[in-house]
Amino acid sequence: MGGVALKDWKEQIRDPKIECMSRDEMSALQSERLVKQVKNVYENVEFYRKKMDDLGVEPGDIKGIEDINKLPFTTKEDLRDNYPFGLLAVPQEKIVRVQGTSGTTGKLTLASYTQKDVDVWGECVARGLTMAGLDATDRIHVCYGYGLFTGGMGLDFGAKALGAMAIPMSAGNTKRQLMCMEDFGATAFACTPSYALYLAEAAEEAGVVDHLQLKASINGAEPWTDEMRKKIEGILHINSFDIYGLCEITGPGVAMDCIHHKGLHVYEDYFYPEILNPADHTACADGETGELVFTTLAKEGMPLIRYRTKDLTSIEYSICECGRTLPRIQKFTGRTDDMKVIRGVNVFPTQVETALLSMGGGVAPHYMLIVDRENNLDVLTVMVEVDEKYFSDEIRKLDELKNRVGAVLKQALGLAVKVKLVEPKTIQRSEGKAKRVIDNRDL
Ligand code: DLL
Repeated sequence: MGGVALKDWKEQIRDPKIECMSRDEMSALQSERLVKQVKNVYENVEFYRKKMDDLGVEPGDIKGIEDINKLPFTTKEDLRDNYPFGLLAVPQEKIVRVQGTSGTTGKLTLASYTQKDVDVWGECVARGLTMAGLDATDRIHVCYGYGLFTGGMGLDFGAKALGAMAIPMSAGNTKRQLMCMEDFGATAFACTPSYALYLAEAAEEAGVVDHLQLKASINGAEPWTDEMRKKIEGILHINSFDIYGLCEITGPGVAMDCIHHKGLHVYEDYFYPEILNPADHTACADGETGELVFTTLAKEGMPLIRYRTKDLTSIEYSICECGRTLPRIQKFTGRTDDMKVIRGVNVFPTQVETALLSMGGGVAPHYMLIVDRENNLDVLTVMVEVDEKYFSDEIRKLDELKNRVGAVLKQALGLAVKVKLVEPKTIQRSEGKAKRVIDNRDL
C-alpha cells in the first residue's frame, strides 16, 4: 500500500451489486446490453450498418457477449472521417454536451453525450472516488483543465454524483493552487501525475505540506509508474490513485485502481474490455499484453463498437482483495503509437521512469527522451534532472552519477543511451499531459 500511512482511509464500495457481481451475472448483463446496442447502432448509425453489411453480420447474429468478435472494429480514423456528428445514434437535439481530445495537428476527436451518458459518466467517476475512500463530506480540488478536455468536467460530474464539494480550479498557477487547497480545506485533488509531483514538490518547498488536509489524489490521463505514485504519496502523506479513460468512451472513469493497487478496475457493465494482439487482432490470453479495445454497452449519443484505443495493457479476472469482481487492467506500458523503436529495440517512456525511480535518489523523475539519427544510426539521449538534494558543482560527483544513470538505463532498456544531466527544475513542467519524447528522426 505504498508504505504510506492510510490517512483517514475508508474502504467503501459505491455499487456493490455491480462492482461485486459474479462473472455469470455480469456476462448476462453485458449480453443483454450488447444485443440491444448492436440493434441500436445497426438501425441508427449508417457507418455501422455499412460496416456490418460489409462483414455479412446482422444484429440477429449477435446473441450474447461471446459473439462480440463477429463485430467490426472502430478506429480513431473512423471518428475523424465522421467528424463532427456522423456517428450519432440519436437526433442532434438529444445531445447535451460535447467533449474532445485535442490532437496537436488536424481535427479534434469529438465525443457527444446525451443527458443519460453524462449521468452514467458521473456515476462511474463517483465509483472511482469512492474507491479512493472519498464520500459526500470530501472536498475535491480539480486541477485538470475544464474545457473540451474531459478531465475537469469528468471529475466535476463525479464529485457532483458523490455529493462532495467540487473545487473547479482548472490547470495553472501552482502557488494559487496551493493557497486554495489550504484555504478551502481540500481533502483530495485531481490532475495528471506529472503535475501532481510538481505540486507536491512545490508544496514541500513552500513548507505547506502540513497545512494541507489532503488524504488522496486522483491522477491519470497519462502513463505513470508505481514508483512515481509512491513518490507523490511520500511527499504529501496521502494515497494516490490511478484513473483511466478516454473521451471517445466517456472520459475519466472508465477504470480506476483501488487501495491495493493491483491494476485498474474496469466498469465493465458499461465499457466491455477486450485485449487483442495489435498485429492480428486475435484475443490475448488473460495476463498477456495487447491493445485495449472497448465496446460501450449502454451509451446513447455516440456508441462505439470495438473501439481500438491503441493503449497497451493486460487484464486480470481474479477477485481483488477489495472484494470487487470487476476485472483489472494493469498500469499502461504505453500506446502502440508512443512506443519508439530505437535501433530495433522497443522503448516506452515509462520504462525510463521506472529505472530512474529505482535508483533511490540522485536524479528526479523529470525526464525527456530525445531520439536522433546520426550517420544512419538511432541515438537516444535521456535528459534527466539531478535531484535538488544531490545537486553539486563537483564535476567528479556528477560524472559518477551520469555513469550510474547510463548503466541503469542500459540495463532497463537493453540499449546504450546518452545521458544528459540537467539542473533541477529545468525540464519544462506541464500542467496537462507531460510530453516525454522528442523524435527528431525523419522517419
Ligand atoms: O485523458 C481522459 C482522462 C482525464 C483520464 C483525466 C484520466 C484523467 P483523452 O484526452 O481522450 O482522455 O486521452 C486518452 O490518454 O487513450 C491513454 O493513452 C491516456 N490515458 C488516460 N488515462 C491514463 C492512465 C483523457 N491512467 C488517452 N494511464 C488514453 C495511462 C492514460 N494513460
